[in-house]
Amino acid sequence: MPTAAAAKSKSNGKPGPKHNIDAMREAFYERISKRDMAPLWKVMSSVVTKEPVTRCAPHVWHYDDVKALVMESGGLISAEEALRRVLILENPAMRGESKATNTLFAGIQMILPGEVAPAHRHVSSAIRFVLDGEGAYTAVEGEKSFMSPGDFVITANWAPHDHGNPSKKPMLWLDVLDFPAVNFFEASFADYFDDKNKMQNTTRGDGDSLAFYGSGVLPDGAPTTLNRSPVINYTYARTRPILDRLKKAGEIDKSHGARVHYVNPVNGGPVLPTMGASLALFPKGFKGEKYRATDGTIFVCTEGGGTTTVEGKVLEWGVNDVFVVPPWKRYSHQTNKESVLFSISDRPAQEALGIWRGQRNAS
Ligand code: 1HN
Repeated sequence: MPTAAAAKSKSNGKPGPKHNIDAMREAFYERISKRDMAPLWKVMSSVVTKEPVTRCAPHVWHYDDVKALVMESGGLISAEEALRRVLILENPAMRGESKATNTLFAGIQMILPGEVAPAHRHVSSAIRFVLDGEGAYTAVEGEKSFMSPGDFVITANWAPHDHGNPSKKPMLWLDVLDFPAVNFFEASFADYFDDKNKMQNTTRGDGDSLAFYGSGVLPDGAPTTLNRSPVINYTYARTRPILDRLKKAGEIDKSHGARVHYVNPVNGGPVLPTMGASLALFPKGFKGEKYRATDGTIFVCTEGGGTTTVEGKVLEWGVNDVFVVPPWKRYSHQTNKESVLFSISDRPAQEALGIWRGQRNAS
């Protein structure tokens, strides 16, 4: 339809400034496109959104299925050949991208009796959260840490690490890495050590770092300015009883239950600059208040069972199930027995950048 301006200009025979403006704009966009330019005004509201937009879908991976498939992979490839025998937990809305959330990788690793996973290091930080087995170890920065279910182990940026299983049982754990975030910055480096260095020399005893730095005392010369924790393994045996004490003290948050955050014990900061983790206990019959935050979160159930409702979608979970809550989606936890959830997200990275937001009673 001709515009009023166009009609007017037609009437006096001169093309006015608004004559056929749509066609003029399109022609202009085509010309600037040839110079690798584009008009911001066409995309502004979709690049600077009023609220977070996520591709991440809420999802649960049930351990029964996952364990059977991971065990099957043990017959197909050795830990040494694979370097890391890990099945990736791919967010169903982001298949093929090796992501559980937009910034975090999650996978289930298995190491069979007698196997080693050779030493390497990378810029990506990693955490392990032990699901199954007893007595396999991870060696990080010269400390060989033997692991049990519920143990939370960190491998900081550029820390050499290898794994081994001298026990008689397979060990399975959840790996979470920040490499999607590192790759967003296109800042990834890695070193794969040669055969001679498949396993690191150990320079410390098992549990030294937790005893040295996590006991309310510090040895002379302890590092005080690290941007990540000096502790390698936060054991379940130490952390779990604290939740009972919190519950007994009545410290039960209406959304998050009786919860502790894993911290760098020297300065109270997060364990890693890019990832933060928590452990929370929910009493039987807990009906959590809705909450949302900008950090997409990966949860693991270590005890009990329940459901998490994410914007109307109900995720049912039991022991060792892993589930994802996307950024800024309202969620609440419900339990049918006393339950414990481990969780990990990119909250420290967002806080360092000043972009994290959370909302209680989100309605
Ligand atoms: C890695 O180095 C480990 O060291 C586990 O155990 C999972 C996933 C992607 C890239 C590196 C490990 C990994 C990984």
